[in-house]
Amino acid sequence: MSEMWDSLWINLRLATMVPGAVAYGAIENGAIAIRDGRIAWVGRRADLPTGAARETHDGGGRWATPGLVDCHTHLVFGGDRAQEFEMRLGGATYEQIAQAGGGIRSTVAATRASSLEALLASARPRLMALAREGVTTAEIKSGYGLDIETELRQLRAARRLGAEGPVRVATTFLGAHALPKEFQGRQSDYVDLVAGPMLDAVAAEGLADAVDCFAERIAFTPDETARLFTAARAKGLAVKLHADQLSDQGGAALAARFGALSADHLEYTSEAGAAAMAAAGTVAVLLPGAFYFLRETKLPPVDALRRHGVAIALATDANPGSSPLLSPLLVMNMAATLFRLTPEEALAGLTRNGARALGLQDRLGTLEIGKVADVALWDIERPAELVYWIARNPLHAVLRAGRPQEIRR
Ligand code: DI6
Ligand code: FE
Repeated sequence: MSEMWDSLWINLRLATMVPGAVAYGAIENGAIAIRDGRIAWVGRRADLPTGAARETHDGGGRWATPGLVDCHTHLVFGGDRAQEFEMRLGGATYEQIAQAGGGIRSTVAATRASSLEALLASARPRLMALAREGVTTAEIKSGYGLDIETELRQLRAARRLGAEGPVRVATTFLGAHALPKEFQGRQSDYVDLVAGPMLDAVAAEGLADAVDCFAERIAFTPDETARLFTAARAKGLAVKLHADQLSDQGGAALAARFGALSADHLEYTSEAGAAAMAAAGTVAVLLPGAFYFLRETKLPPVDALRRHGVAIALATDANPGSSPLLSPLLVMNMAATLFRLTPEEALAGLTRNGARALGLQDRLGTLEIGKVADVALWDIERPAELVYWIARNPLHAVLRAGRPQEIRR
């Protein structure tokens, strides 16, 4: 029987990122056939079944990877924190600035003062910066509103950005990011608001694909995190956690206990935390941009994560305070140089495991039959170049659901 495809790409070198004996799941002289936005066939050109395509494209021998998945960003916010950066360079620490009412709270003030249109206008170029380096899916968190109205506005902005293309967007509700100043001294009341009416409003509008919390001594306690996660799970929402970034709060094990999609940061996570994540299938999301920008010295337990078989994802953590970073390619380079990930682990972190950290592994993250045809084409000779170059962007083109995307500057 002969197949009918919407489009066919030939003359590609494929880094399918399907785990197995071959590095990067690589296939030379490859082809991808696309139908209804999905990969209808992928493999060696020589094995292509008989078929016809409405359009045939020559990939020119370029490497094709899955579209990159940036599974942890805070892209929608008002203002910036360049001034705080200067304070930190003058000797103040991130935690000191936060305790003095700056940090996340200063971005909250700027975000509350921003209209939906203003949030869209500032976030759009940031998302395009990711797209220009091959990102086809990004997660965007709220967490700079910390009141119902502004949290909803941030999430609506994130949903809108995803509808505009070229990047699909997964949204995460992060109402438990910091204590807003009007709740000073009443942290428990704020957690009641977040886990109650705020979560209800977010869920009623279908604005969140997951719920996140910043578990840290400058943010929320393990008990408060558990209260929020219990409420989220009761609504059928997935959870993920900012865990063990600045101190060991037992965050990784807590995330695992709630079956979290991911636990993120993890610099201070213990061996036991890694084991608990492995047992629960919770993905470790490493964020070398925040490690770098805060000049951290405590490395995440990469060897323990490997030994226990925890899937490792990477993300930009793009945010104004701890990681003003809009380059997934630089994230991979940092993960290799700072955290000693192999180039293949780094690329898996922004493809297969990034998708898993969002619960989207059945649709995204590898080049396999049945998956959504999100593909990045690169002018490189070998996949390791994506990790090796610093500030060189070899992206040639991206497909979202099989369609070439125009990426505005
Ligand atoms: N950890 C981080 O690194 C970001 N959020 C979080 O919970 C920082 C957010 C910010 O400083 O604005
Ligand atoms: Fe973050």
